[in-house]
Amino acid sequence: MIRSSRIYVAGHRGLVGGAIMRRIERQGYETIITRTRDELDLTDQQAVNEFFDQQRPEYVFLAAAKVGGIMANSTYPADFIRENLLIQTNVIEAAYRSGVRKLLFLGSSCIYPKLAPQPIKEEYLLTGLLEPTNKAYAIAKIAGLTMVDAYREQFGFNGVSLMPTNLYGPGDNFDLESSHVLPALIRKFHEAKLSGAPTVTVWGTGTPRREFLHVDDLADAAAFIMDKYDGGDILNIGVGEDVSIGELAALVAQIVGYEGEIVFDTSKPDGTPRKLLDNSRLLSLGWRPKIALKDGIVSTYKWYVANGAQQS
Ligand code: GFB
Repeated sequence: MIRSSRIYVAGHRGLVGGAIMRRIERQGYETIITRTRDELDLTDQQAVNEFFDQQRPEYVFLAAAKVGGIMANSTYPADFIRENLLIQTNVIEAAYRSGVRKLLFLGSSCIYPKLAPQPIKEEYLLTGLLEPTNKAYAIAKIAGLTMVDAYREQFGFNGVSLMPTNLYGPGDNFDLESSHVLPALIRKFHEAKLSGAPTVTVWGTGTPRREFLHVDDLADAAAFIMDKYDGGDILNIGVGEDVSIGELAALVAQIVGYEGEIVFDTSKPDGTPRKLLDNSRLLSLGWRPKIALKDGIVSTYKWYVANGAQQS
C-alpha cells in the first residue's frame, strides 16, 4: 500500500475495524474509504457490487462481521451463520469482480476443533468436531477462508486470511449478554465496585483457558500482512500464552480495584476448554505482538471508564 492507495475498511466502527482505522490513519494513507451500516448493507450483494464498481478500492480489510461471545453465539446461531456468510460472500465476490489488488479476511480461533492439540497449528483445521456453542459462526468463517482460497486457486485473486485468538481493547462491546468475557468482566467488576456489591458472578467453572490479543496488536499485524504476505496459507495470530478464566477474573478485579468475592455460575457454558494458537508461521514472517495482557487490560479499563461506561 502506498499513500495514495484506495483502502476500504469494511466494519470500520467495530473493535477490529476501529483499530485498523487508527493504525492506517496514523501511517498517513490519504484515501481510506468507509461506509456505515446505514450507508451500505453488506448483506445486499447488488448494493455491495455497486459500491465496489463506484469506489474501486485497491485494498480491502474485511473486518465487518456479526460477532459475539459464547451466550450470543449459542442463542442466535442462525443470525451468526446467515449474516457472516452473506457479508463475506458479497465482499469477496465484489472485490474480485472490481479488480481489488488485495483483500485481508479475518476469521477466528474458534474455527479449530474443540479438542485440537495445543497450541493449535493452522493444519489442525477440519481435523475434528467443532465447539457446539459457536459451530454456526465457526463454519461461516471456515467457509470464508475457503472462499478466499478458492478465489486464489481459480482466479489468482490475492486474498489472505488471518485467524486471530480472542480479541479485546478500546471500542469493544460491553453488553453483558452479547459480549466476550474480558469486556464483560471489566464492566461487571467496575459496576460492583461502584455499587458496593459483595459478589461478582463469573460464568462457567473458571477452568477454561483463553488467549487474549489486544486489538491494536491485531491491527498492526493486519497492516504488516497487507504489505508483506501474499501467500495462500491461513495465518494464526495470538500472543503465545493463555490464562484460565478464574485467573483472568482475579486479574481484572485487581486492576479495577474490586475487593469483593468472585462466584462461579456453573449453569453457564464453559465452551471450548482451551484454544491457544501456535503463531510460529506469523512470527517467522517477522511480526510479534507488543501489548502485555495486564497493560492491555489497564488501558482498556481506562478507555471503558472514559467512554464505555456511559454507553452500556
Ligand atoms: O469470551 P467468551 O464469551 O467466548 O467466553 P469464547 C470465554 C469463556 O469465559 C467461557 C467465560 O468459558 C465463558 O463461560 N465467561 C465467564 C464469560 N464470565 C463470562 C461473562 O460474563 N461473559 C462471557 N461472554 N463469558 C467465542 C466464540 O468463544 O470466542 C466466538 O463464541 C468467537 O464465536 C470468540 O470465536 C473469539 O472464547 O468461549
